[in-house]
Amino acid sequence: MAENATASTQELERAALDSLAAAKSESQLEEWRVAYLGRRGELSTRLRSVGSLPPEDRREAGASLNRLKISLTAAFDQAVSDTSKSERQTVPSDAFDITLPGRRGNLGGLHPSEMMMREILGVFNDMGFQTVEGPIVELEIYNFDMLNIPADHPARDLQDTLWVDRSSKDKILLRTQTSPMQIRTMEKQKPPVRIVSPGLCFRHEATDATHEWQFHQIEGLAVDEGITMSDLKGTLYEFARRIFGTQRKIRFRCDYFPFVEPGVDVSVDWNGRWVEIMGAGMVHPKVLEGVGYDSSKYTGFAFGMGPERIAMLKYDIEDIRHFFSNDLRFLSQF
Ligand code: YSA
Repeated sequence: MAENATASTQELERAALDSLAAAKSESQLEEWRVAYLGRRGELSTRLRSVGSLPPEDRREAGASLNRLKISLTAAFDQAVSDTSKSERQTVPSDAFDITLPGRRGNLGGLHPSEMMMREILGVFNDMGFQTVEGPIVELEIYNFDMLNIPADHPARDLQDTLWVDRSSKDKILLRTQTSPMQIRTMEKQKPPVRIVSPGLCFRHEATDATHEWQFHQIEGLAVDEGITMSDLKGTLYEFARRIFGTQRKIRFRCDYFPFVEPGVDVSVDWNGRWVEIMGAGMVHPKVLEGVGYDSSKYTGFAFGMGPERIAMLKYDIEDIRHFFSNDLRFLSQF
């Protein structure tokens, strides 16, 4: 019985190797693999039937089938490697024209908001401001209360808020401004402070050519002994000169923000009309006291600007909604 099994294993080997030698393409090889080495192939079927042989024959039959499996697997791997080599070699030598110019890959590029932010941050970094980043999902206390905007303050209406969780004790929102980073920085750091903080902000806005519901801001804060309004104006004029050149008209006007006193808004001339690019002012003593700074010793200025608005003025983009509409005809111009 054992001799019969050995003879039939040898026959199987011969048949398998003959048919492997006849397989010339990858698809024929795959057919061969399924027929001989597959789960329902010849070898597996025979291995499964070893259990039905007389006990004295099982060991030898099982061992010789396993040896065959190893040698057929090796023969198959070799055949696959030979076939792919010869298939590669059969590509006609004139199939490629190596003198043709290559096709450029699509590398993508920086988003115009990101480009503008990097340029603005670079200007402030040169003036000694350090870049810091903070959370987009923010606590109400940082976005409003510690900026001297308590609940029910009418100034909250100017920044219609998208809430994440209003039921928790520490209410959570999508930040409406980057100003919370003033508080987070001052809580951690003693004066002197000079930071700029970029990032996304969200407001429940009725959108138009200069308002989006999602936009970026860059916050700035400088606190030290002896900082005055003229430092604020000097810094922001220098910023405007570096971004827009010396010929562009800039306007400072009184404005109200609860966390500054006095407050200003800064506008830039755009084809004969003023477009507001930022709010700014001298940090309110209450804000300084709230983070434990001595407001009789330290003063500071702060500002919050919109990089998309600045890019609109710099590159003559007529509608802010282009920035987030993901239209490549717009994005690929930068
Ligand atoms: C004021 C005083 C400070 O000491 C510090 C910061 C500020 C700015 C204040 N946090 C603020 O958010 N003021 S703001 O509502 O007037 O927005 C500032 C700038 O963000 C705007 O000038 C504009 O450039 C941009 N911005 C505001 N809402 C926007 C927007 N950009 C696009 N879409 C909107 N909906």
